[in-house]
Amino acid sequence: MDMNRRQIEYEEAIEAFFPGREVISIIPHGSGHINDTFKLEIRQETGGARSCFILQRINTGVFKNPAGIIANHIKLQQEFSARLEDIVVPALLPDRNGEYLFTDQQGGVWRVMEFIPGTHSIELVEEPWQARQAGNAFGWFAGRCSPLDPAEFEEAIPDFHRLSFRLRQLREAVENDHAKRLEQVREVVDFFLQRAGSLGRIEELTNSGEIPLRVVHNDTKINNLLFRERKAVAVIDLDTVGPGSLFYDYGDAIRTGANAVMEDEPDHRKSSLVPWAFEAYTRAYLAQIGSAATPREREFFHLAPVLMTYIMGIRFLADYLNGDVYYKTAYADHNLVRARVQLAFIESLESRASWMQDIITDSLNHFIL
Ligand code: ADP
Ligand code: GN1
Ligand code: MG
Repeated sequence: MDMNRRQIEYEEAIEAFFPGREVISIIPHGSGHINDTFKLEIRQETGGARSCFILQRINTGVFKNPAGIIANHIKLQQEFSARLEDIVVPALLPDRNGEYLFTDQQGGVWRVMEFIPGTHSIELVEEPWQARQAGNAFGWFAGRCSPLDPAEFEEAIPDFHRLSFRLRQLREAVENDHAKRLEQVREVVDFFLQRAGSLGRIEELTNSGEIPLRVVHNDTKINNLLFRERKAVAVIDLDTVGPGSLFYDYGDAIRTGANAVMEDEPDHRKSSLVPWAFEAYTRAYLAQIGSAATPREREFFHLAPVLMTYIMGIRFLADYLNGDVYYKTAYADHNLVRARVQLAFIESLESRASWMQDIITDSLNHFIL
């Protein structure tokens, strides 16, 4: 979806959350693929101080039950705010009726969050401290979520990281060839379908209960962290928080935080595993969650990066074949470029498999069960 094609009417939402307040500025913010995000600056009272907020229009095509994601966010917010910590999750703000969701006359669904000041997100890890900080922050998040009961959280998108579901979607997209793009991407489709059989292990282990269902983030892309100076200080984009596996969070963070290039690098041949970023992230992440991981989880962490890169690759490819109906795209082949980067990253991960496994084992060996 091209954001420019849609006129975004936010006045009504601003009035609902900040009745009568002066709007100093409102500008699109960040580079998420799903929601419409704005940084909003408000003057609290005439001549008074300025405050910034994040205003978001939730993508209800993707999140069919926005009330569910708000309920999850509030649960987390309450749980986390009980402690004073140096990493936070942003708090939601109620509108003039005390509601956390506002629906405008066009059916747009909006929410407001506190703006975490003086921070920025990164799209690419370029220095070891960034990988270390990212691992520490997502590991902190996993640790804080470990006492929570996944049954008490809504599944924001059913079967979100279920491989068999994503493969079915790809196969349907191939069959329908809705956008008539299949011919030009046959070899990419073949690459992904050839690997379909070998990656089902994590789903089997999750289905059988051998790998525990936990409350996890489910979207640990590196730009879903906020950094202040040299520290990761907030975990954001909580829409998908809910039942899942630690492997999803670990794998997706490696996919985006230990790749030499961005997810949509036009020259996909540049996509490869950055060993120092992998090692720094892995050691920091596992240092946070090490003792909470079960023996069975410890055995299979090494499969997570390929699995998650594979899942994202087939999602981008299916969206390309479907005519770009899910992710925001900036140009015609954007989703294909993304899928090719995932393909190249999988090849790179496969070539470093035993080295990665050694780092994981060594990191986990610091924790005696
Ligand atoms: P999407 O689901 O579309 O990815 P996000 O919730 O990740 O939306 O927000 C998009 C971007 O907006 C983030 O990558 C980040 O740069 C910025 N952002 C989101 N929430 C905040 C916040 N509370 N404070 C500061 N920046 C934020
Ligand atoms: C989306 O919302 P954002 O941009 O952080 C997507 C993730 C993908 C990611 C790929 C709800 O994340 O699952 O990994 O794009 N989120 C949803 O960049 O589909
Ligand atoms: Mg995001």
